[in-house]
Amino acid sequence: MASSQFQSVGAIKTWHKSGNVLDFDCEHGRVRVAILRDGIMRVRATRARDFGPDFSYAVAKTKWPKVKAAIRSGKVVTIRTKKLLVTITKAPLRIEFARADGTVLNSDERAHGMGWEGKKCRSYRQLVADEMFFGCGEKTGQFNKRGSKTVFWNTDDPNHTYLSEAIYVSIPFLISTRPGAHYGIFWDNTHRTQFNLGQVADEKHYILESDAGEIDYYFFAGDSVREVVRGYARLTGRMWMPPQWALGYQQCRWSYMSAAEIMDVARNFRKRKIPCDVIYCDIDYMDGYRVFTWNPKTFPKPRKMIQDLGRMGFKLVTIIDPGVKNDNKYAVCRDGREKGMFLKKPEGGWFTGNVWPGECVFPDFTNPRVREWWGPWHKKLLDVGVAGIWNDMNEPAVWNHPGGTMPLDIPHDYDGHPTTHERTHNVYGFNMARACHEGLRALRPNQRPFAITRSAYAGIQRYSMVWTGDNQSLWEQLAVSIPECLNLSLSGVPFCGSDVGGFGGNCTGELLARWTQAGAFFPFFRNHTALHTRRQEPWAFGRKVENVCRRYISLRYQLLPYFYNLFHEATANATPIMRPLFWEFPNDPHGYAVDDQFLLGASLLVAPILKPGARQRAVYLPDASDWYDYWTKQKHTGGQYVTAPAPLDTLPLFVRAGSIIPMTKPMEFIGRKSIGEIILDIYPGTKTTGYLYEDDGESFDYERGAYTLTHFAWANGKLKTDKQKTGYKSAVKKYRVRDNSA
Ligand code: MIG
Repeated sequence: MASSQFQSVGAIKTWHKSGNVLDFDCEHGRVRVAILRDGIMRVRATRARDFGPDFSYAVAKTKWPKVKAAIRSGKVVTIRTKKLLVTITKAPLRIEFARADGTVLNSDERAHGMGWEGKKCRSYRQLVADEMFFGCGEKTGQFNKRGSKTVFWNTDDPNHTYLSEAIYVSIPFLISTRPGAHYGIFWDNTHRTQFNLGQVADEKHYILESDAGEIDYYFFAGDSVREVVRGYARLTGRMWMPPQWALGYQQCRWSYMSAAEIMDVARNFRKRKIPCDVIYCDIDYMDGYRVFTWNPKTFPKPRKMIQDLGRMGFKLVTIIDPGVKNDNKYAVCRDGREKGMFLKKPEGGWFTGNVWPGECVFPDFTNPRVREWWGPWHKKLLDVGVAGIWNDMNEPAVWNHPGGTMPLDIPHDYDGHPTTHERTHNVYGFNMARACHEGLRALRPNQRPFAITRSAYAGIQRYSMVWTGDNQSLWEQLAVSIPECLNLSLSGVPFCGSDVGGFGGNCTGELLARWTQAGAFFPFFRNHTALHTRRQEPWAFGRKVENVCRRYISLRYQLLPYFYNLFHEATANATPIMRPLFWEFPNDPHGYAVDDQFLLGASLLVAPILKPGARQRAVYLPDASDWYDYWTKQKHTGGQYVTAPAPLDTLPLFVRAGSIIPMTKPMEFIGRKSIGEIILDIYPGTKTTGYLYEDDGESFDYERGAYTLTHFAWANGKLKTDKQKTGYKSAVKKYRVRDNSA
């Protein structure tokens, strides 16, 4: 694979250390290894005389307390911490990462190591026989990425398939796992990047490369995938608690064309007693697609509409695109031009491109001054009562330029490191979402923002949740949403989900029923569909499908206390909300191959129906636990496949023995009313425990300790409760116990 022009970094000429940073001056470049934590190392390499400024959008933590490390030099240089033994050979320089006990995790490939080819930088790494790959952010291909090639270049592709190498999000974070050895590599380069994860003839190496820039990667060692993911979250940051209503069911369509239509949809939900918290305004609410405006004819009184919705228990979320109509009579455009907020062409003059409003100018979101200017425009929407912002088209999509985005030579600020779109493309959407988040926080300091984004880069969890863009109303796309969201969840973004029912194409009743059943267990639960497609609201396909949708949307609300626990875990420890089987059962080898089931938290095993006409399916029950069928309460032993019945109104669902699931009575929306009674759904095992997290659901007071954690244990038919944290005055007056072992 290595072409003759590839130039490896070569042999070490001299080296020195200062503190926990080792600098190697090599034949063809410089290498710097920094010890950040016992299990986290950073490696940088450049061909230039010196490293560029140390700046990254992804990285949230730049200061690390000094770690105890033994650094020795002899024939090789070694670094020893409590978790890692790093061995650096001198001629040529190659780096090997081993666990403290000597087990090799990963190393530079002997023949090539890291180096350059033209402007590209590249790392050839050793691949071992039983190694599996996960992570890599939002990707539609196979669950285990071994043997695949994937590209990080944010792309708006409404026709994307299982084979698409690049879609909307770039998170170049790779997780490797094999029995007894786990590591992660975060390749922090915002240029177009490609991971070739073993699509090579010898199958003994894999290749990480970027089109330009420095090599800059972080190596995470861990005793488990959990520890690797936590290390990554330490570096790139964790999500905030969203407003609690964002856990509810959400209804969207491109577009509800008028306030009257929105109100009609809202009334239908209440009339039909289908729970729902959020309705969306897609692009047609705007005046000629001008962001931060309303169409005066079709949405004449947005404040009144939102008040009416509020009285019925609904929130409204509006879409915002980055393209600003190039129209000097329009305030956002005029103000932005006056203040120099938009991107310019290299030769001067505004850069313009076509999107929905026609000819547009585009804010340079990589400029902090521009982000501070963009944020306050949201006031116009918040003032009339809008509850959250949906950031779309921020790859950015630009229709009239090659590649569907802006030309690569457009200059950007990159937070004071002037560069071109080549380097900023993958962080354009990230910085739009960030401007939105920071704007919302500045406008309502103690209210949790709700921001959605389509495009993103590593670290996006600090600013926004991610939805997976334009899928299609196809069974195969329902199926792919599981591995896609599992890998995204493992990549630091626990709050994610796909358009329920599918966006492009026409849904069918059966597909909507099955997709709503599955979607009810995804962190983000929103039904959405494209312009000109068939109606896709839960009632669009007749009584039978409507009943199925109602049943599962309602179950979602009954599980709200359990879901909220999981959001708390995600906020506290970067723990995925939907989890692959191997997250909970790493010693069960079969779980690594299962991509058509997932765990919701530690206790619920969800096995969606992914085929038309299917009325039963095989479900793999992980080993080391017994499982209860949620519907029949029948108990099965783990480590086997069972056949689960699945008539149209049944989604196979299993509960891990030993779980206490906090639930609540059915409700129509989350709203402000606190929950007075918690149902503890008990599935006895050898040890039976559960817990409940509570806070006010809307402010940041939980950050200052205003939350309550109550632990439950069940033994001999008796419940023990233990209040571990009591910072929030719980509204719960009563626990109602439901013992399912009977
Ligand atoms: O060019 O706003 O992914 O959810 O409905 C299409 C219209 C633009 C793409 C989004 C989709 C949204 C649509 N948008």
